[in-house]
Amino acid sequence: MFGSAIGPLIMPITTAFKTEIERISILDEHGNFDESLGKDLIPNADLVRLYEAMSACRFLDEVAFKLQRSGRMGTYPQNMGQEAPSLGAAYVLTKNDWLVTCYRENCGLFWRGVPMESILMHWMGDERGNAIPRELHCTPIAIPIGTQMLHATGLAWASKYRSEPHIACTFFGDGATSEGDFHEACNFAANLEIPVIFFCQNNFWAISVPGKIQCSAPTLAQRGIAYGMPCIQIDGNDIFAVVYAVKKAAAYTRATSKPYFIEAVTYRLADHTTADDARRYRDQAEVDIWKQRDPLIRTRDLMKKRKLWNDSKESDLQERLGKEIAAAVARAEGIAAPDRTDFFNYMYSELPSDLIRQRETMHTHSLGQDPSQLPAGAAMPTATAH
Ligand SMILES: Cc1ncc(C[n+]2csc(CCOP(=O)(O)OP(=O)(O)O)c2C)c(N)n1
Ligand SMILES: [Mg+2]
Repeated sequence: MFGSAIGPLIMPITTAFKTEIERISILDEHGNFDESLGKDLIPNADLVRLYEAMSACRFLDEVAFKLQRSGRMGTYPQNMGQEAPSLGAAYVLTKNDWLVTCYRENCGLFWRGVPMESILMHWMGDERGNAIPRELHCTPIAIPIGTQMLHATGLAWASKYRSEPHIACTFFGDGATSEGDFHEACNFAANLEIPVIFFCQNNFWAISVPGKIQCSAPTLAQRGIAYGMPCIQIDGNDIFAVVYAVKKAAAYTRATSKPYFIEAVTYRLADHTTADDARRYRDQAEVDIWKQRDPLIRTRDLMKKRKLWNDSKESDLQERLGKEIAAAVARAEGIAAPDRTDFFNYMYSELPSDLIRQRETMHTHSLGQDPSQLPAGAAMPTATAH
């Protein structure tokens, strides 16, 4: 709440504002489990399903990497190491709540029901991969850094305006918190009381830019405090901590119609994308530490401790995933090519005459041909003719 404009003129020095930010860790990489917070948070049957979902995402990541390396896919950003944040959110939120993601949230999107082939097609350059069924309440992958936070704010605002109970949860990286869009979205959501969860995946790197250049404050969570939001920091590789935080955030946001800020501390174990070579800017020793903090390993160890899992279940799972993911790749690669004229068909309600000409001739001025010189349907001249 903004301070009062009317106050005593002379005061001794007092504290204008004081706060602290909770940090939540329930299942750490050493297998320590906090019963007081973690008990009954995730039933055992769900824990197995969540582990299987993380494994599926990891498997797809490895397959997508190979597809890119063998020329069957464009650039791909691996999600490896960051499976838990979006998954925990998708697990907690209702199916009508919006998931407004960037590009490292495959796991949550799959949990919500987005087909794997949609994500594959997106990165293969087929726009039809972005045609996510409306009822899933997910927006397409956002590549421009930060834009999706404004979209989430707008979606949640619309929901509030219509008196619907749905909230939005938007994901973004540490680097995105340096974008103007982030600050505009936070400011707008906080001041207009819009029910959005701002979910930051702090993986310490924005491509090659380290977090310490990105933010001089000790946490990213405190950026939310500047806008008057409750903030929490969690171990983002701990599915229990994620579920705990999203439950808390969703309950608050739904009840108050105000935003909430979660900072999940995590790490991308792979390069930024397949177009990057992270060895050029980060130490292997750092990567090795985070490999031990892998969200899959600690979840699997806990399941084994609880006698929910064993090596034979693991190999069955890997075999099943191999088949399912091969089928998803086949669907993504097997889809019939779109009609070339689609390019022209969906922009204007009435196509301007020059574009009608282009559609008919498939020739453009920018390629050095003048469509007006060619009869419709004429063969395109070869490059050497110009
Ligand atoms: C507006 C905009 N500026 C720059 C880029 C290029 N770019 C792609 S990813 C990235 C870094 C993002 O870092 P972060 O937000 O921490 O997310 P991470 O990739 O680490 O998950 C940048 C600068 C972009 N996609 N969009
Ligand atoms: Mg980052």
